[in-house]
Amino acid sequence: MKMVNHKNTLYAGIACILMCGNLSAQETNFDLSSQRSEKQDVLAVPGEKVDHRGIIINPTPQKLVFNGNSKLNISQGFILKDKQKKFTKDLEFVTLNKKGIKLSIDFGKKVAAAQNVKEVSGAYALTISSKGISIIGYDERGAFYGIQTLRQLAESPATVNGQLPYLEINDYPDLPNRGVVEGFYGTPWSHEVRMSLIDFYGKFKMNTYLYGPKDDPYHRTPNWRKPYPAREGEELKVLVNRAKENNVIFYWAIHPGQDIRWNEEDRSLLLQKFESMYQLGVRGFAVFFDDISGEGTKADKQAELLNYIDDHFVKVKRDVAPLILCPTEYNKSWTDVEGGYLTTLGDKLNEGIKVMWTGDMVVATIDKSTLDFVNPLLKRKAYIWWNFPVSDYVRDHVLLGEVYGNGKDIAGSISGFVANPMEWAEASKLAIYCVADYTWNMQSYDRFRSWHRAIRAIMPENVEAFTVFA
Ligand code: BEU
Repeated sequence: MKMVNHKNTLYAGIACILMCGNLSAQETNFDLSSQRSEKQDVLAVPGEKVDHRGIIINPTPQKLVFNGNSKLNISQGFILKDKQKKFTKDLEFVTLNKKGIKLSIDFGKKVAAAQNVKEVSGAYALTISSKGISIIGYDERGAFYGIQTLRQLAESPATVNGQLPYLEINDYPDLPNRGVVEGFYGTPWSHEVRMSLIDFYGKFKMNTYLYGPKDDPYHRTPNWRKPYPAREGEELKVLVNRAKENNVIFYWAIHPGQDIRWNEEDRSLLLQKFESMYQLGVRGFAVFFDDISGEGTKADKQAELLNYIDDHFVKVKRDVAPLILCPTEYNKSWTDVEGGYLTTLGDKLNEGIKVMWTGDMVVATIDKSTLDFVNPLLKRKAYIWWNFPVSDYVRDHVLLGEVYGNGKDIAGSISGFVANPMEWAEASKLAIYCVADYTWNMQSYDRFRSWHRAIRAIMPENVEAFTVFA
């Protein structure tokens, strides 16, 4: 295995702060006055100031316009017009009443076009006026996201007593694929916490969960060739269903590289494993070749295998999401320029296959120059595997800091962005909330605002204490 570069400045900074934090000022007798003149080079954040009049919506909507100062009183409940009868289970937070305010929900290209809803999955328009509330999604996911926004509006501190301001929201994601890769070393997350996190992704409009915990033996060597035992299989099935309810694509990743033999037998065992996951309901697949050595690292063999899976499984099934590959040389510091490993992948891989990338190093922030380097080699837009807040290389730390450092101008240069979290799932929600915000609306992203909102959303009953701790 290649060495992880631990000299990343971002983490060195956090590590130092946390280690110093172990000792109180009295214990060290440390003179804190010098810190008052400390300076940090933080890039000025472009973008407009957002005034949402105390309304908290995460991720930050692309466009929100208040119509005067009038308000709609929703305290008597709603009469529901769920045009395609899809959303009853998502509306447990509203009171239904035949004499209530009209709440109309619909989706589809035609109705969406009439409301100027952007033609991307997840886009929606939400209007609050004297006529009631209307939610129109570009697709089912878009209408579901409109409902998540309504829930947050109804729960915002500024809308106490059921008074919702007249407004128009026109919203859509900057990136088509946003979410989490459970890809760390250490104890994999429990079933219960995965369920809670899948709800969390749906609530904050993330649409991707890549399942690939390094210490699941059925994901990796030694057992990647075998189907899951019945109980684990059942649990995965339940997770997949929960993901569907939240409009999240559950990707199951296999990690065969450490002992794969490039022959017919292993190829067919791999496809059989994918088939067994398909039977459990999985409709997204990935192959990870990170952190391996030997035969498995060969780019031409990896490309051949991936194309085979694409041609004989993904395209045949027709209801499976595009295949994702995590390459062996997954960051700039480990790769050659033109003509090497990445060039082979870029040249040989089928067009639709996504390729993951962690940046200039294993743990790195992503900017335009990162992508100017890798995209021409891959001949496609990189799919970012972001190694934050993962803490498997600093196990005595809990990474609760802000999400910052990634460019705000990279939406057009990447095909997806997933964060690799900590083994500590609940604590990881802080960063995941902020990643949801960043990947939906990059230009309006504000690291401080997002972080404070995250704290309030995750621990509303103890905001002050959690802020101090984080
Ligand atoms: C984070 O420490 C981390 C780094 C890598 N060695 C592994 N693979 C990728 O980042 C692609 C990852 O599994 C691990 O969590």
